[in-house]
Amino acid sequence: MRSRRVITAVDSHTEGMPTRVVTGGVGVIPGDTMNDKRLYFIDHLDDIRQFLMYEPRGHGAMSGAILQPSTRPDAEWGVVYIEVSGCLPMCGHGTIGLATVLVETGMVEAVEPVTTIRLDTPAGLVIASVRVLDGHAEAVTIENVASFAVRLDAVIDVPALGAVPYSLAYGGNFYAIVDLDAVGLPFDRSRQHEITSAGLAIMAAINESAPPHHPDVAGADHCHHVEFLAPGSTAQYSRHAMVIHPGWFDRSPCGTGTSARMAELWARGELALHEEFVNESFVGSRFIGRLIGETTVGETPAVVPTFTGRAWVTGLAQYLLDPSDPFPTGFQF
Ligand code: PYC
Repeated sequence: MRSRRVITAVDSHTEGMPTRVVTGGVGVIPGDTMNDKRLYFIDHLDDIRQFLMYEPRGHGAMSGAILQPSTRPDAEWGVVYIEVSGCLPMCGHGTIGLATVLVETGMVEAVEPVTTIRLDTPAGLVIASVRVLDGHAEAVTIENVASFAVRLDAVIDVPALGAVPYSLAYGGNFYAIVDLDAVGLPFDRSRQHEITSAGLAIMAAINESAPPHHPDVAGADHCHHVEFLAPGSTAQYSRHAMVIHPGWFDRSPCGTGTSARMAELWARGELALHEEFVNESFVGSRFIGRLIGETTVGETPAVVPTFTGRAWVTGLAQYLLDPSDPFPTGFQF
């Protein structure tokens, strides 16, 4: 056996969605802040993301989290998120997976009944509260970055779809929130290709004519997520199909999408602080959300969201690169 790269990882899934937690082999990514590290990684180390996320080591909906030393005094660990789509500022299911792995492997000492882990993410400080029973991580509640509605009840002209009503909100990434009915499609996985095409067309139209910008997070300047709401979704219980660039569905209920949706509902006056919000994914798994405070981002009124979900460790791995491998950065199919 020969290898010119060895990357160690603990694989997990959060409510159905994978998180490959990279524990070794990448080293310390240059950068003074975690977002600087993310931007450096995008410019100089993207081959590592492709190697771990694309086929044959990953797949079309692969996701991961690279552990880093924290760059801030108030956090224990830092994280750079990797996905088939690129490097997100924040990833909710990935943070639940990461916190679970940190406790289950003993990288963070398990304290019962709750182990608190403060994480330095590219989008800001995120706090994971891991419910621990008999040494086992049972569930994780994430206190996310400040989330806000950018626009409510806007309309975008989308080629082949026409005028599509949508709202846009931030929850660590920007989300277009659209009723599935508005694009004439059912909440049905057998129609996933049409739902994906509609989502990608909506993203492209928003990014061309009205891209969002986060005032404090460099590089958070586009919409790569469309949260299609199933008919009957309410401010207490929502089901959705989450289309993500370049064309896959979140299998989890999407933590940053849950945060964005709660921020949108709060901005409408439909969700109050401390009320429970149940968000269900396209595969039927759930996060329980709650808003716990109000704040501002720049001049914009914002909320502090939490969401709770579960993750499971699925494997321990060492990913190798044989020098003769014809696909050193994998491929997308
Ligand atoms: O849980 O925030 C999330 C997420 C983003 C993309 C996939 N999952």
